[in-house]
Amino acid sequence: MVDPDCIFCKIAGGEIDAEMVHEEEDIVAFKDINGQAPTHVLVIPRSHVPNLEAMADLPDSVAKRLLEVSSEVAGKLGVDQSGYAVRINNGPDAGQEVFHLHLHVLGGRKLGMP
Ligand code: IU
Repeated sequence: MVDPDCIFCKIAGGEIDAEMVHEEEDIVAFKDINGQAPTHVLVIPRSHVPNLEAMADLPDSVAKRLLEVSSEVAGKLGVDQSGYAVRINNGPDAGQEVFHLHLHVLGGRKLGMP
């Protein structure tokens, strides 16, 4: 499903430009526009899923693949050996700003817990 008002749906659909790192049938990964680390990529399903509570709307294979793609992106960008964090901000206290599920892949510097 695509939400015509969702900016990440528009990025996944090519309507809005982003610096793509990876593209496949159900998932895309692109550089965060406001990177918080030397490597900061967002991995998203193409299908519009607002948050973790709606994960049941994603096929299990896509849910699993989001994690695999995060690892592949880390390898592609050369942070797999030094280490990286995969983070989902879910809801207001976590500071979620974009309500299309996305995994932050952060690396290239020491990362602590918030
Ligand atoms: P959050 O997990 O919802 O808090 O993070 C949203 C992220 O999406 C945040 O890091 C933004 O910099 C990023 N982002 C982007 O990369 N491109 C955009 O067009 C928009 C937000 I809007």
